[in-house]
Amino acid sequence: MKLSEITCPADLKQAQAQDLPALAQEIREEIIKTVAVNGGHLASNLGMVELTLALHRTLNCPTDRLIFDVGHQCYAHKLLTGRQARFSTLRKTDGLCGFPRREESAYDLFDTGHASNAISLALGMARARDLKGEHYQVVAVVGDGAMTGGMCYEALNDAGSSHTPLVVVLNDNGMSISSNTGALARQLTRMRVSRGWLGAKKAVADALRKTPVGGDALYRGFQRIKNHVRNVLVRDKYFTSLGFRYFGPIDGHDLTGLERVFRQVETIEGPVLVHVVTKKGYGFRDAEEKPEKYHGVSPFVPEDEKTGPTLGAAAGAHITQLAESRPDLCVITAAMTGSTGFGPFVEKYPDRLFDVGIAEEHAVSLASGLAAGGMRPFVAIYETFLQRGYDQILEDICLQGAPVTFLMDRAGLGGEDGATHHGIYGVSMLHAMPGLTLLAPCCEAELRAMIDWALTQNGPVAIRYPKNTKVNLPFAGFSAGKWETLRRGGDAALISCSALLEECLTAADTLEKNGLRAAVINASTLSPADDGCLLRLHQAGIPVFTAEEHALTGGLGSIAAQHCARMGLPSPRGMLALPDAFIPHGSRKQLLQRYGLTAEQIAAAIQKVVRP
Ligand SMILES: Cc1ncc(C[n+]2csc(CCOP(=O)(O)OP(=O)(O)O)c2C)c(N)n1
Repeated sequence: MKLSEITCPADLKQAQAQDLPALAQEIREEIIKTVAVNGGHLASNLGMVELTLALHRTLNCPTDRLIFDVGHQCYAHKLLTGRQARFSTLRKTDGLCGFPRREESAYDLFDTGHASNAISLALGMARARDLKGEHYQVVAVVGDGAMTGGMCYEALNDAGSSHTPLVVVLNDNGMSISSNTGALARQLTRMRVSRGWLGAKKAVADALRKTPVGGDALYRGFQRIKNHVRNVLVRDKYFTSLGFRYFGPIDGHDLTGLERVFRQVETIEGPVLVHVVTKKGYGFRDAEEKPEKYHGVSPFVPEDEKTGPTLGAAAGAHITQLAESRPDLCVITAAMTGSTGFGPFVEKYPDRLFDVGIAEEHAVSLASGLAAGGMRPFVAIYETFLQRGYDQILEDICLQGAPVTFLMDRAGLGGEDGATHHGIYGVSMLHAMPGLTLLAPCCEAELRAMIDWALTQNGPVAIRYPKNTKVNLPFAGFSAGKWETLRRGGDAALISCSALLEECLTAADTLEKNGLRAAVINASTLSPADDGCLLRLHQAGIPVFTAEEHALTGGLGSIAAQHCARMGLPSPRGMLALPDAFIPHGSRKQLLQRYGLTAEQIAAAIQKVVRP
């Protein structure tokens, strides 16, 4: 059976077992071909092919409910649930999303992208099923990386004390984005290793059974020892002590074995954990050898759109340098040390970098403890994932006045990853927090200056920055609390920050061609805002506009309006921002265009108000 003959999982059930390896190969080729052009999560998806085939052959979706944690590993699922024809549009504007999306398919149950919530979602569905007297299976697929997230334990704790039938498939490839960290990773390794040990013992058992004299007795004795060892070593207490029936470890690339176990657990009246061992990048040698490199592959970028090194890399390099003379500096990351630019730091100072796994809440409170003990912690986390730590930032950092610096990477539109990955709520999240200074650099030099300044402060600072800024801005120097005028003009003042300043400066060029001189102001301190600047603009009679790559509510425009109101000044004449809606995936350029934030659109919006 060919992939093109499968329009839904029911078709897959008609396939003969001997056809499946070729089908798996075809799925892999389709994934590799598409990701090579569009970018995406390659290694995770290659490792999931057999597991997805086995799940869809044994489950009866969409009646049965299959939930992927994070959802970045759902490409085979998309190919098997009627989305082959559109697969080449993966991650493209208006194309298929790289994560499950309900609007795409009845087989996608939640719009996901943030880790460690699948067991909670699945338990909720299973409880709803039981309360309504319905009958279907609920299965959550969770990676070992995602299992480092505290939410998983809250859910396991809850599920394990109930008798709710529910299957958790632990997809254990020993990797998060990079090698998995923590005590759980060590425990899973022990369990995987013992599986290899038992496999080796099978050969011994077979040999014993064939011994001419007393072979059967020898075999039975050996079997008893083996079962004992299995109980001690393999039937580990880890998941069973939490109230789960444990099955595993199972070879995640052995389709027959997987199907057998999934059929076996179907009828179990209670929570079950199936521990499946897969190889990240399976079937593509380079990805198997370097799974970290192939976790997230960047989309093809035309030469003229290429950007330089990331701002995260600049932050990492700067802090690595500062750490030489500052033994009190330390860094906390949450499963993304490399992506946030702290690879060089951990190389040089392994004792001063704490990678806590996908545990952003813990990362924040850990920083507060480190600060209370006399260290100067930096917490490097993508803005979207720091949302997880809202309460901890408020209670454990701000309320304590802890001198912790947050490095909020990937602020702004997250591009191809979509709604779950845009960093567009960070200002509204942090502006409300008493005692926290919120900064937004427009270039590497300003980022470095902000890091230096943060180290002189005795309280919390958050620096939010995009992945890259493209051009060198006419940045003259950072002065905390002061908004810097990058370009002068008396007909309008355009206040913005970070990468969107590039569009604003080009917008000012366009306006100038049309006879309007617009000032461009870098609001590098978002909180507290520069009241003096707003007052001066008002006194000079210059109409104020704000432009930001952030949701309208709670962003720079809202802050400016609030400060104006407090001083009795009129609100800005225009507040250009992303709408208060979930923003889908797409290239940053196309999304800016869609939401009216390109240079031409900004210029047109200002011109319409100032000289209609
Ligand atoms: C809350 C949160 N933090 C960080 C991430 C970034 N992230 C995406 S996938 C991933 C690793 C997941 O590892 P695992 O669950 O083992 O899946 P694998 O890719 O190895 O199959 C991370 C850290 C995220 N999606 N959500």
